Amino acid sequence: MKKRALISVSNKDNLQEFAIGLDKLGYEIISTGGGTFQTIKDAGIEPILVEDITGFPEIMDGRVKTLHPLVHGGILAKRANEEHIKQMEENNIEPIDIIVVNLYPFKETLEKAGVSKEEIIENIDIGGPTMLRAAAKNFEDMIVVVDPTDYASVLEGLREETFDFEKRKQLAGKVFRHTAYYDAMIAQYFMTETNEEFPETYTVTYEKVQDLRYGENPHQQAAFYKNPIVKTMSLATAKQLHGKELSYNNIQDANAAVEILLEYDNPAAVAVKHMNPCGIGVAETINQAFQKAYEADSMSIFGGIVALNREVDAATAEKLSEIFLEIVIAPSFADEAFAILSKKKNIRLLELEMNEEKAANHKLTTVDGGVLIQSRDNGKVAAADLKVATKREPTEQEIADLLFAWKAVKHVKSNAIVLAKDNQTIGVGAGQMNRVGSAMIAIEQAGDKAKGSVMASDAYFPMPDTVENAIKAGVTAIIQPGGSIRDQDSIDVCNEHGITMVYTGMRHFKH
Ligand code: 93A
Repeated sequence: MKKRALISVSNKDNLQEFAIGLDKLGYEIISTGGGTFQTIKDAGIEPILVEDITGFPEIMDGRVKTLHPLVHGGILAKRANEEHIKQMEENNIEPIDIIVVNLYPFKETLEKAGVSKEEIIENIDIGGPTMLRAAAKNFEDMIVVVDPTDYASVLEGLREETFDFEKRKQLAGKVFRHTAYYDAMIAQYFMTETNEEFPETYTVTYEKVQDLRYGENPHQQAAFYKNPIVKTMSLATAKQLHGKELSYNNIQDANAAVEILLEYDNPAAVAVKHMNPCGIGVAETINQAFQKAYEADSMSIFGGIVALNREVDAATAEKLSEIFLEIVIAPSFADEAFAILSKKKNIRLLELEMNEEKAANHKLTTVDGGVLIQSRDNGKVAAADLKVATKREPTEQEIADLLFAWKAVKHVKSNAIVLAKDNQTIGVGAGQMNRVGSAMIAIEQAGDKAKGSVMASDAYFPMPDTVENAIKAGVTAIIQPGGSIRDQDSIDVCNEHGITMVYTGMRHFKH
């Protein structure tokens, strides 16, 4: 009896060559009745229609084409099982040896402009995954092909009779991965439609953007994956205009830089090193903003990543080009600016539209054996939310500086302290295991500039030591969440020295 291959595909790439190859190898080809049939026929091969095998027509606009025991029995029967063989004979089921299926284009349909909900639902393939999963389950007796780029190697394996257990298992594994990916996209679509925030099971899938040369360190392997259907603002969709491939650390740092910029509406620039901002500047023009970010810490910016929330103009590009930078990322680059910066071989230039509404609202972090998922920290504080804890009220200028510093400290690794003045960070203390340690770093970095500056702390002060040091350095106003049982100790120190402390009532730990 002739061996049989059932083909039912939406993506017709390489299909004709494959069908011709199978035909030459003596396979009888069975196909579904739409595009698959016509494409194979156009290659000069006469396929048998599924409905001629089942004796049952395609019904319900194609919703039921292949869902039939004469199809699934032919796929699932174990050839070495006498009972199965007997049942095949009793029920006139003939074995199918190869299943070639790729699915309705669910993702592409979602992406279509103006697509209706009905069309999206119709593009949930049912019969295709059913055949794929059945064939993959029975991989010992079957060859199952889901990816058109595998056709050539499958033909070669058939010709050379090298289709061993391992190769079949590999193709089956690929199928289960693909159907899981496909269903995960559908699940995510429903999750968004039904606004389910943290369901019992959390289904998400990622597709590869690129392999990376290495991970955080050269002895680690890494790749970049993106969510295929949730269109959040992402480095995966940033447009790289110039420079070599992004590295693992570049992607993390650039992501952190963009997150910081989302805090500021006016022209803003940030320089990031190892996920922490080393300088943030906000001003009337992007050129001035960058100047501030640079002067905030002209040493640490070396080898850093600079992100800007306005188009980079020629004057700013000139300044940027004077420093060694890994990446400059902005919504756009003026032609002249691009010409200036692209002269530098090693700089990477990225365009990304920065829009907080498009930021991912869930953040995932891995721990061994699982993930932690939390909503994005989009906590914001305005002047009206501030509660003055001290006798002295903040001045207008101090309020502006305090709010600027509060936005910055949110993005610094805890324990985090930021000193700021005139829309510019002047000292950043990150990631120390005690708060006063971070404060000492920020104060030392600020030096003389600390006089008349403000200080932000990402969490409350368990002791008055941080406040004492800030006052010694010349800080005149402090912003912090408040809420320590020892709050009064810090307030007393402020009152003694006539400085201001305000509470936000909101903490911003970042790990
Ligand atoms: O609507 S379905 O879920 N019902 C089915 O029984 C079925 N069988 C195959 N879709 C079904 N398919 C899919 O049809 C295949 O997965 C493939 O994507 C497509 C090929 O259809 P045609 O050859 O008619 O263009």
